[in-house]
Amino acid sequence: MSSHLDSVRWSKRPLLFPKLSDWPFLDWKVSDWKMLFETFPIVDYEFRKGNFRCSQAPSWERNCEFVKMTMSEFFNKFENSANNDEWFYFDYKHIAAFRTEELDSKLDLTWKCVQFPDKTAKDSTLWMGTTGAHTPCHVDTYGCNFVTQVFGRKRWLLFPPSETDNMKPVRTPYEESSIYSSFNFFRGCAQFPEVKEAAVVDLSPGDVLFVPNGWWHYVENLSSAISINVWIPEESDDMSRIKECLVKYFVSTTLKGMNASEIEEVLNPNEDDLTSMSMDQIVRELDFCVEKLPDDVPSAGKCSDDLMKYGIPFSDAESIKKKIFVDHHCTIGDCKPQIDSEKIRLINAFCHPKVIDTVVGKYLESYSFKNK
Ligand SMILES: O=C(O)CCC(=O)C(=O)O
Ligand SMILES: [Fe+2]
Repeated sequence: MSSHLDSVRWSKRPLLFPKLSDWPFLDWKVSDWKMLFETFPIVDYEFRKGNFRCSQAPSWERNCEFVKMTMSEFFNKFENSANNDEWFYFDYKHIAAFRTEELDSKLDLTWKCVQFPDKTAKDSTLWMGTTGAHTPCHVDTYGCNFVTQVFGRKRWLLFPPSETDNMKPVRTPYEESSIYSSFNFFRGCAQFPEVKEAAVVDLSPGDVLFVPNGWWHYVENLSSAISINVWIPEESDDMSRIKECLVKYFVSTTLKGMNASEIEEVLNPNEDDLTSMSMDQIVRELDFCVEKLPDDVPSAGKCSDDLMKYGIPFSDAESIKKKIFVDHHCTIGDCKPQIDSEKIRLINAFCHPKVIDTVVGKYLESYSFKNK
């Protein structure tokens, strides 16, 4: 069945479709969510936790505490979110990893509203957090993204790929497929002097947001909130995989000369196995990705002009800053700039997206020469 939404995935700008989703659980109350998750095995789940103090360092995982609690304990905090002086985030959870029969029958969802009826809960990712829970500003290197707001309100700050240099991109903490910005946008405290344009969009239940590949995003809960997203692979992923391999190669080489505390500073906690990966392994992976590269650059589809009415308005950075600032008792001591070590600054210079673009070009040139 074709629809005017067939070509959304080709849009180069973020699009917002208010109240597009018709998932049956969109009008659930906290008590319904609580009941669903209370059926979960009584085990402790891990939650990222933070406070409301101001800091120039983003809430990267290594800057956060992790606490364990049951879903019942979490939903008690979720229910009384406005009074908490800390936030808790059950974030980036692939639903496939913790499905139960109960969850499958209740969270019976598909992405047919955006023309991906075959994508279901098992392909999707869940984010549940209390007020203030947030994800530092980053770019996802693979795919494009559809997000449905399921419960509560969530704020997305979006910056175009053309702002990449101005976002001060870093690869530490290193995480495959995420490029972070050095700026901490929490509660609007960040100074981002060179950024020229940005958009802010607040999602409510039923809203569907499309985020094209390469767009920077900072995401914060304005209330206790639940959202579900799905990443759709793209043709550009083949090239992104090669770039990710080059970054991995560089980072893992530099790790060899570091002590344990320096390594901890470089790697995101989920990337520990990079320390045991051999250079040969990474080079084999790189070769595999290069071999897979199609001979011709695939031509991208075109987004229908009718969809432009769903585009999100962009503003200059100054008005965005005013809009997102929330007075939240900055503690002067916490606001010190983050000072990175020489080694960290070197990794980030070598792994800057512009440098990697040049390296990938040179590497592919030498590769075709070798294979002539
Ligand atoms: O909702 C969030 O906290 C972050 C979501 C995100 O980064 C994404 O969907 O790519
Ligand atoms: Fe993301």
